[in-house]
Amino acid sequence: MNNFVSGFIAIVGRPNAGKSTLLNSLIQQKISIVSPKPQTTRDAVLGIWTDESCQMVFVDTPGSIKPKNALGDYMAKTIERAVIDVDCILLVIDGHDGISYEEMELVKKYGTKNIPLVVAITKTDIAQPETLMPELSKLNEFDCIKEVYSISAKRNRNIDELKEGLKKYLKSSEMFFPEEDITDKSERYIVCELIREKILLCCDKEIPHGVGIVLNKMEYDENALIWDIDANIIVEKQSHKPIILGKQGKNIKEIGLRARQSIEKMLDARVYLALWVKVKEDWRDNPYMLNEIGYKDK
Ligand SMILES: Nc1nc2c(ncn2[C@@H]2O[C@H](COP(=O)(O)OP(=O)(O)O)[C@@H](O)[C@H]2O)c(=O)[nH]1
Ligand SMILES: [Mg+2]
Repeated sequence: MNNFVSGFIAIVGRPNAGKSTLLNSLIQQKISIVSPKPQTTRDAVLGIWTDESCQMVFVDTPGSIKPKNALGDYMAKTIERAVIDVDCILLVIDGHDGISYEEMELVKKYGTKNIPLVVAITKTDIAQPETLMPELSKLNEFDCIKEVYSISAKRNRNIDELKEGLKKYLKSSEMFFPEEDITDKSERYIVCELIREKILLCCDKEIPHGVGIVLNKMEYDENALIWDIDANIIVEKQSHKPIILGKQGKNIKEIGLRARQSIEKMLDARVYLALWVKVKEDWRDNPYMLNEIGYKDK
């Protein structure tokens, strides 16, 4: 193939900026989970876009936070690793929230890495143009920023333009992944993530941050044409169990229903989903449990 380019692009930014939504929109598939709560993404998730002229490998990262436990440490290390050896850094800023000191610090941090820095101002669908313009002008003082795109990942606004713009930072090279791949994560991993996403959406406060998912079974029944999935929801405190379950199991039923629908959409098949709540105290500080839940140090 002539002039075929490929490379890695790290997606960074504050928690809740809209990084995972943007990743899904860039590759036109849902592979990274999204919620209104910070710290939704725990692991680096690769999203791969391949067409006749290029292969872009996007690395979605957890938002920058100060680690409070072993899982937090793991998330912080994941971001540091993700920005080594990439061809471009894409800093996502919530345009609806405005550009504060924290965003400026991130620009400075990523602008000095000798890697081209591109900024995407997202959520423009809910930002007021008259407040957005003066905010954007704050970025003018930074020479390290190659380009700024105003986008909406939710409404798919300017996504193709952004993708086209990012192409120029890729290098002439062969594909890194087979062209049919859209992520480095397995279906099993995404199933766990979709369950966790529904817990983030159906439970308040700190509960979801202490939740981990372990798949006990995921098998396709060739006769019944249905996926049989059985998973444990691990919580870190006994008191969290009744909250996940809800009155007369109402909450877990809702989590199960929503998770099943999302999993069916991803697998494009019918799904039977059974969920169990188990208590494992302080699993977020237990290397063995972190490993079992899939947060393996590479
Ligand atoms: N209106 C609007 N909301 C968005 C957009 N992108 C993300 N969001 C919302 O912002 C919240 C955080 O998104 P997420 O992708 O999980 O952010 P992350 O923590 O940076 O990965 C979710 O509630 C999303 O639905 C957008 O373009 N427009
Ligand atoms: Mg995320």
